[in-house]
Amino acid sequence: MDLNEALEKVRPYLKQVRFEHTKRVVDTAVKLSEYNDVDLYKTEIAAAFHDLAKYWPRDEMKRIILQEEYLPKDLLHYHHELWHGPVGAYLVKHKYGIEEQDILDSIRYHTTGRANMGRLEKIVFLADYIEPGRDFPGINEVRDMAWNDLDKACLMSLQNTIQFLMSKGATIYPDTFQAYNDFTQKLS
Ligand code: DGI
Ligand code: FE
Ligand code: FE
Ligand code: FE
Repeated sequence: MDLNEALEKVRPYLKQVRFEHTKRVVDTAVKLSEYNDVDLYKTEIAAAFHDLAKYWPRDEMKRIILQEEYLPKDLLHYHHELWHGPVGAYLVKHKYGIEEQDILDSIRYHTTGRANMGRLEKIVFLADYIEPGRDFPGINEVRDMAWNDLDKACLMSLQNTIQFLMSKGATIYPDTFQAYNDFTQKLS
């Protein structure tokens, strides 16, 4: 499968704005991968599919999470916004036959992050956060840092997201804290 095929496969499942976001994530992720000498094919496929399940029916996402023994059931106690990464990874594997574990993990963990992220995971996670259509407080500092230090840029985005979620009184999934702790320890 090449990039255009992947984009044509996801397009019907996304609203137009979400599809435009996806293309910007692909462009951003490709630039980061070129800069960091990461496999471009894997980057394109992972970025193109990262939000595949964004609008998947909620009952079907729940069914997949319950049925797949490797997917943690505690996801169901957290906001349904956290389900589209793990479910997207499942769908990409089973609908489209993508087998590369680092592609699947980049999709699975693109919302929360996790401890010990691989380089492709970091790139998809960051590209999703910094693509040019995004506007969060502090985003330009993260955009600049992405070209200096991937780990530091991931940590900054996690700090911003955790602060944002706490300010709203939202729950925070443990993988997000574990990602934060992991990058903090690695960078100290
Ligand atoms: O799918 P996108 O909008 O492109 O981006 P995303 O997959 O990073 O989802 C972002 C949303 O997920 C945003 O509304 C914040 C939320 N989020 C991220 N981490 C957590 C979280 N929500 C909760 N409750 N807990 C988290 O750890
Ligand atoms: Fe997403
Ligand atoms: Fe994100
Ligand atoms: Fe996204």
